[in-house]
Amino acid sequence: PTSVAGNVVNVKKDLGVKAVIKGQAKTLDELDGKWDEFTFNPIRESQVSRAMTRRYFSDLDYYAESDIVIVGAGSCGLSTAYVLAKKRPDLKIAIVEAGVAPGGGAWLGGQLFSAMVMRKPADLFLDDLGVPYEDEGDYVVVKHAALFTSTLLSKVLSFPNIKLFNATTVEDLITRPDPTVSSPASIRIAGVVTNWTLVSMHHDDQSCMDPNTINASLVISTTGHDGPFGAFSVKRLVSMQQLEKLGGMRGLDMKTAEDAIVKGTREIVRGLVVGGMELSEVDGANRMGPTFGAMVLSGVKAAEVALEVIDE
Ligand code: AHZ
Repeated sequence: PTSVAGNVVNVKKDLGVKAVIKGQAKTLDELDGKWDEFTFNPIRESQVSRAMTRRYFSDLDYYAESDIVIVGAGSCGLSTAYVLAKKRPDLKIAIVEAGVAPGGGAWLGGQLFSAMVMRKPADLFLDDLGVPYEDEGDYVVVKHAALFTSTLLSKVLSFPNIKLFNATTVEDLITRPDPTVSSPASIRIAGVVTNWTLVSMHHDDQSCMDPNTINASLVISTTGHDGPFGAFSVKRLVSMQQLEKLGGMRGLDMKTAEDAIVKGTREIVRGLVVGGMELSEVDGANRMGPTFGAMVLSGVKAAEVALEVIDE
């Protein structure tokens, strides 16, 4: 910190205090009509690098021991994070999202259409979040899925006890023998193994690029249904012989699928709660297509289950 502060002073000396004063207006309106004399405050490139990297590495250090890791920042993972952080500001929550852009499949309602449909009672979640909608009786419609996802993201990212590590993939799960079960093969999940997503995508053509880790009391996996990245944790449970096989997601049936996902949201093995469409792969549940009520209420239930496990 001393050397960083020292550099700030040097930069100001190099560029002159005048420039600092010129760049400052008290309100945005005060900039109006003053573009000829306008200038930004001074900067040196290293300040930008340090401003980013110091915070990132301090976050990596701080969240290396987390209370809860949420894998996947789609509609279910973000809903889980929102409820957990709001209820429990004392918990340290890391979200690991493989994509550069968090939000999963919730930027559009279905196909390439804008509106997002949620069946009641998921409107209660929208009320809590402050997202407006049209009431159509048994269901509500948000005018653009991006309004839902951006509002949820902005709330989640504002909580001081949440860190989102995006462009980062969970490549494996940390395991420990489960002391509560007599079978030596039984394990509990004790955290996640991570790597930059771009590195994860190149394990086939580069020699060993070892990962990083986050220890956690509980992992909540919401990685969506099977696909290039989806259903990650439950597929790993099969290869670790903790689940015999996956049920495999079934065809579309909106009416039954949503209830099944919310009701089925649970701790699958000790230390691992699964929610959202990842669960359909475990239970052989139907998909629901473009209706998102089950994703947010599965998130609400995942948060409730997580707190029961954490407070045990
Ligand atoms: O990038 C993935 C996405 O943002 C992320 N993810 C997947 N594997 C990961 C890994 N490490 C880190 N190994 C990973 N991140 O998980 C997120 C999943 O979001 P999603 O929107 O795909 O899943 P969801 O369960 O939150 O929502 C599902 C929405 C669907 S699918 C569907 C249907 O097919 O019928 N209907 C609905 C409502």
